[in-house]
Amino acid sequence: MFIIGELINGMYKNIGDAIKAKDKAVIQKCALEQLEAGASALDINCGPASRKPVEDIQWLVEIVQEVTDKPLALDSSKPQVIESGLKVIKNKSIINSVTADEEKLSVIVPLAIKYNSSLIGLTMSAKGIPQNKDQRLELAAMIVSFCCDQGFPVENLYLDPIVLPVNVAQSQIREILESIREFKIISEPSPKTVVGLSNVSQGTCTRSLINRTFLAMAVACGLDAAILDPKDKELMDALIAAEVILNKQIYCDSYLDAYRKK
Ligand code: THG
Repeated sequence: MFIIGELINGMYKNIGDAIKAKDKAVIQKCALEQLEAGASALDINCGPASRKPVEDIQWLVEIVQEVTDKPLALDSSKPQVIESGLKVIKNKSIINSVTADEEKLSVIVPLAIKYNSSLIGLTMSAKGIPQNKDQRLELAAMIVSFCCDQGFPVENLYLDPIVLPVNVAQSQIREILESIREFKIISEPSPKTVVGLSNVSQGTCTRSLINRTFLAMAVACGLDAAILDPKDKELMDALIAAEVILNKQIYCDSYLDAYRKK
């Protein structure tokens, strides 16, 4: 599993405050703790309160790059913010994200090509969030065909079915899991798949349990990557166990320690 740590997000009060105060120690500590806990990459999101996201994302990228050379996922719906981050990035980059809208794709896909970036494509559009698996697949196919036409390699595309909270969209969760399985057969080579895991438990009172149960199911559907909190140890244990059960990691009695020592 490609694990993208979600904690550098201005939506969290400590991070939002640190961005405002330009307190780089808080951000760098958050980066290192997530990597120590097993993240393969870090999501970078200025948060909804940032009044200067074009500048804030550059500051975040620059200070995180001082402590790691792992890939960074630039998380914004605004193309100007994404491009601003790409201008200063030296690490491998992931654009997070683009929707299935031609105006958005025609700006973002050329940027992904120019900066040799991976790309997350959300299966939603200006018309809204899809209500079932077939609508998700239709939007996914549109994104894949746009990328193919532009010469963007589909192996560097991550399709995101848009995970919704189970407390408000309970019947959608199964549709989302089935979408993950079917995204893989849209094209050859396959696109990759990703989810924003914590969305599933927003507003529930057993967040970690919901997150790890959904993650184990998504892994069984072939999920390639997840944006999640790697500091949730029970979540990471469940992920490792799911991969052992699916024969993606070798079993031994000390499999949790063995995975973490890799
Ligand atoms: N897909 C993609 N990118 C994404 C998402 C996605 N990026 C953002 C988000 N969704 C993934 N990251 C988070 C980060 C935090 C939370 C959920 C998803 C979260 N935060 C607490 C909350 O809202 O309750 C905030 C707690 C606090 O304020 O301290 O749940 O789906 N491609």
